[in-house]
Parts: sequence; C-alpha cells; structure tokens
Amino acid sequence: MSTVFVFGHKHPDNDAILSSVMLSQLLNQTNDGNLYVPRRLGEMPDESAAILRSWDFPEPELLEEIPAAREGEERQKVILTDHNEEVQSVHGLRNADIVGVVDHHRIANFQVASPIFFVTLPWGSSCSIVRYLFKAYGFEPTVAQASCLLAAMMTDTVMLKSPTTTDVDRRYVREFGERLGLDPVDFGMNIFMNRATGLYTPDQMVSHDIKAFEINGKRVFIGQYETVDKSAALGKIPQIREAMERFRKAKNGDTLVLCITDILEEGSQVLMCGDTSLPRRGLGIADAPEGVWIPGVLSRKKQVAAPIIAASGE
Ligand SMILES: [Mn+2]
Repeated sequence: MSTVFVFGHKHPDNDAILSSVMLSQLLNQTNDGNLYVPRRLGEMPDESAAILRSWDFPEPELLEEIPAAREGEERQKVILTDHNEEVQSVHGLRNADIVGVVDHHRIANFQVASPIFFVTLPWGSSCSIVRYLFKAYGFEPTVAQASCLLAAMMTDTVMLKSPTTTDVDRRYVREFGERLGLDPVDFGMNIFMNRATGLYTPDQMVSHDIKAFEINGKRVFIGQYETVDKSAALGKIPQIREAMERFRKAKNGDTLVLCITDILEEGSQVLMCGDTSLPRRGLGIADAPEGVWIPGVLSRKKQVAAPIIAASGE
C-alpha cells in the first residue's frame, strides 16, 4: 500500500482544489489498496474553503515540496490534477513518481517511464473529467460530492460562458442541477460571491491566479484576476503595473501578462510587462499603458495562452 498525494497546480483555483479532493475521494472508494490524500500547492481560494467547510470536508494540507527519497525509502507517488507541466507543479516533482494525471490543459514536456493513469480531455473543467471517472468506476457522487464538482464546473467555465465549455460540461451541469434541485447559474454566482477578490491589493490581483509557461526558452507568466466589477481594478492601473513588474522580477520572468476579467461584462482588460513582443503578436494588441479591453476573452487557456504560444512558432 502506498500513500499517493493528489494535487492541482500552484496558485490553486477552485478547479485545482476540488478536482484533487474529489478525485482522492473517488479513488479511495475504489479500495485499490492505496491511500489517496489531497494536497494543495498554495493558498486556499476563498470559494473552495467555503464549499468544503459547508460539507464538513477537511481542507487539503499545503505541500511545500517533495524531498528526495532517502535510501531504502519508496519515492513519493503523486497524481496531478488540473495541470501536467512541471513549471506549474510542486517543487521537487522529479523526486516523485507520477502515477496519474487528470487534466484539461495542453500537454507539454511530459514523459514517464511506466504506464500511468493519464486522463486528459479538452472539457471545460477538470471536475467534469472527475465526474466522468465517477461514472467509469461505477460510483454515483453523493449530494456533497455533486455540489463540490458542480461548484468547480461553474467557476472554471465562468458559468458555462467560457469558450472552453463543451456539450459534456453542459450536460453534467444540467444533471447535477436537477439532482440537487437548484439553478446552476444561481449556484455558481453564489460560489463567485464567496471570493474576497473585491478587496484584493494589486499584488494579490497579480499573484492570486498566475501560471508560468516556458515558451521558446522564455518564462512567460499569465495571470488572471476575475471580478464581477472591473472598475475598481481599473482605478488602480499604475499600482497594478508596479505589482506586475515586482512579481516578474522576483520570479525571473521574461514576460508577464495580466488579464483583468470581468465575468459579468464578459471580457478582459489585458496588461503586459517585460518583453511584450510575444503577447503583442499573439493577441494582436498594443502594450497600452492602461491595458487593452478585449471583449469576449474569458479563458486564459484558449484565448490568451494558446495564441501567445502559437505566435512563438511563427
Ligand atoms: Mn481547470
């Protein structure tokens, strides 16, 4: 029997946390002889803390790093959810044996020596894939599990409005809504309202949900600050720009792009700093001091990261 740590990416969002908690619960239900223990690689998002607390599920503990195994000791086994890239994962990932991945992002620089559990599907949330795995293993989620899965499906798809949303996500959301007797959009808005993000400092706006990408040997950070009222953030653009530079320099980034995404107005104000050639080309916008409003941009992955990565190959 092994203890397997299950965790989402650094700077966890609701999908990263809930996919790791729900996948651990499911795999423990299968009684395969291992013990699956969820962990987190950063601060708990407010909305994840709130929903776990409401169902009396414990918060996953923080995992700082995976140390090298001592002689005679087994290497730590891990399952990655909601990510697969080393730069987005735990310090010391190379000291671990990756035994599984459940993800809905691009696959980059991924190689393992033995066959593993590797489930990636281009759906709207990792929790939709976990929902699918419940079906595959023959378990019906409990009411508590269904509500956690639904919470992450709604936040990760921005209430099903993100272009990453698929018919599968829509069907699972509808089924859970009927099962739980609630309107998924009302439910999702309540989840968003648990965020203290309205009170964020510029540093928190930059660092709270940011991902690193290695693109042509450059380290590109893409952050997303989701809000239901962008005007507060837009009033602090100079301070936000300073916070972006501070973060980029502290983390040795070449480029930093920040999307201030207004989920009600359905678009993002995009700011950039450092070497801005890639994002300027990828997004087809200028590096304007106050940023550029791009209507319809809700998905960092599809509408921001993907075109920037594509521009690097041109
Ligand atoms: Mn996700």
